[in-house]
Order: sequence, then C-alpha cells, then structure tokens
Amino acid sequence: MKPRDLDRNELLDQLADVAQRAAAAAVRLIHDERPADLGITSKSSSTDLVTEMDRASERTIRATIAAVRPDDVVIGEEDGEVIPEGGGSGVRWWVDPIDGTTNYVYDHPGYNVSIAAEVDGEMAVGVVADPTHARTYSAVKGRGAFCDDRPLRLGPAAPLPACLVATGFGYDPDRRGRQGRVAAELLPLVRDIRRMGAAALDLCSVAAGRVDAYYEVGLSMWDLAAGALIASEAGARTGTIDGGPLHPRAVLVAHPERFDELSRLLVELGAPEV
Ligand code: LIP
Repeated sequence: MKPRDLDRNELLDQLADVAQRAAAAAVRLIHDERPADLGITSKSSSTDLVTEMDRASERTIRATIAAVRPDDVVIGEEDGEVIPEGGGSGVRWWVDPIDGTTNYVYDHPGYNVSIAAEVDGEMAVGVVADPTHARTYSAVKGRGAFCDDRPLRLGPAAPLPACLVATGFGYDPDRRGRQGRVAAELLPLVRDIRRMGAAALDLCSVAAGRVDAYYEVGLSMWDLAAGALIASEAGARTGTIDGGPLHPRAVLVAHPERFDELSRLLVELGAPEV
C-alpha cells in the first residue's frame, strides 16, 4: 500500500528527523571513529583537500536519507546530484559531508556536517553538526533556529566599528590574494575579523551571536544551504553582498539593521568582484 502523502507539517517533521539522524550518523563516523589514515587527496588546487572520510560521510548521509525517502534528489559535494528513477519527490537535499575539510585534516575546531532539505524550491530544514564543540544547530522554516535545545535569536545590532565579522577565502591563489586585500581594508573599520574555515559554522555563529556578520565569495550551495536557513530563522538577513537574494556566489549575512551599511562598504571595497 502506497504510504499516504504527508501534510506539510508532517513532512517538515520527517525531514527534520531524517536530517538530524543523518548528521548524527556522519558525526559518529568522522569524529568518534576518526581513523589515523584519512586518505587525503586534493581537488581544484593543492589546498583544496578531500579525504576518504568526506566520501564515507556522504555515503552514510545518502543511505540514511534513502532509507526513509528513496524518491528524494540528493546533491552532495563529493558525489554530485543523484536523481532517483521517476525524477524525484519535490524534496531536494543539499549535503556537505564535511564542511571545513582543512580543519578536519588538521583536527582543528570548526569542521561540521551540513545537511539541508529544500521543498518545492524553498529551503525548509537545516542541520549543522559541530562535533568539536558538541553542538548541533538546526532550523525548520517558520519554526525558529536552535543550538541543541536552546532557541537562537539575534540581539541588538552592534555599530559597524564594533562588529566582529567572519569571512573565508577560496582555494585559487590569485583569488585568495584579492580576498585577503579586501579583508585587510575592512579590518580597521570593524572590531575584528574571524576566519573559521567553515561556511556553515560561520553562518551558525551569526545565528548564535558569536559573530555579528559573515561574508564570503565563491561558495557552493551545499556550504550555505543549512546555515543560511538557521541564520535567517534566528533573525538575520541573508543575501548577496550587493543586496540581492541569497546566492552562493557572494554571500552576506548580518543583523537586518547592519546589512545595508556592511553591503555598501563591502561593495566599495570590491568584495563581490574578487
Ligand atoms: C570551505 C568553506 C569555507 C571556505 C573554504 C572551503 P569545504 O568548504 O566552508 O567557508 O572559506 O575555502 O570552501 O571545501 O571545506 O567544504
């Protein structure tokens, strides 16, 4: 007998449960069972690392999703887009099996598992599991953002010179140089800069008030899908650096009262064109 279709709330509940279980299974694999030999290779450049654990984590996440929702499309950083027979269910998963792979290789805090579910073109569920700090961030569209069981809500906006701003750099050496020059010009105009090496955690740090804003150029959707929903559900404004709708090419996430001022400054510094 075909399972009855779920209503929207039941669907969101199911997607949130699957995302949480898939993230927990991946964390057990990459963190609790971390092997001595990570099987490290590189991708787009010598600094763009990937490990066998990235691939194993994505396989674990895909298996967890397929066990409950075999008709969903899954797009992962390592194995790309897999469309099931029949073309999919209207639900699309965005998976970064290890966001912050360089941190993972060095066993440096900040690596995480990022999983998001998109329903009919709208990001609806996001989970970011940060095993180093034993924290799991989550959000369901319209139901708020959480760090474990603690609700996340932005506080008052800090003035720009008192803003702690997170950012990141790509893997292409020339682009990194241009991004570094933008960051150097921004630095005296804000409280300080943080480079945590994992976009999903940068985004959750905005949601949790650990930084006041985050911008980065040249991400992929799997880097930001879950974290941007979590930040938005915590009250942050998400978009592109030049103020457009959210897109991985040039992300800015900040307090709604600070977004436009930071957008103008970053555009003036040439951030979107690096
Ligand atoms: C990382 C991003 C980070 C960026 C790094 C890298 P990965 O993703 O999360 O924000 O600055 O260059 O792209 O490659 O570790 O999954």
